[in-house]
Amino acid sequence: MRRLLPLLLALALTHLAHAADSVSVKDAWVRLPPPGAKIVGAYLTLEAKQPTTLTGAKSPAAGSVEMHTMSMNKGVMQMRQIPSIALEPGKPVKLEPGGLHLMLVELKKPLKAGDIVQIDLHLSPRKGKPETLRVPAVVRAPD
Ligand SMILES: [Cu+2]
Repeated sequence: MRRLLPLLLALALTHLAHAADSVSVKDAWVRLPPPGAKIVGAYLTLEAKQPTTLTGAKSPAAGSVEMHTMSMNKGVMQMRQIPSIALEPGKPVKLEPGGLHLMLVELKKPLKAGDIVQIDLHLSPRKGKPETLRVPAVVRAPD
């Protein structure tokens, strides 16, 4: 139980919704990277309270964070970097494996299951000031 408790706390933490004025976020997680990997996908669900643009992200755990889409091109899955993601109220946007996702690039140290990675989302609401939402994402293997 001693060993399990931090993990349970981490899971409870990441299932909570984290909210800024413009957007709330839930179910944030980072794929457990293979040993030595310097780049890894991160996933979460965004729910806008007003029309908002996700203009970028950063993390203290990585050199940079990119926004990617995945699509099939001549039978090959390809990732493409995109500059922003538009969010509308009532239309939650799920960043998930095989689709839209965040990519942590140049990981600063190895990640293990149960670690919490902070991801800062840069949000630009149509009305109001740009804001940054810090989201804790738990490191785990995909379901
Ligand atoms: Cu990617």
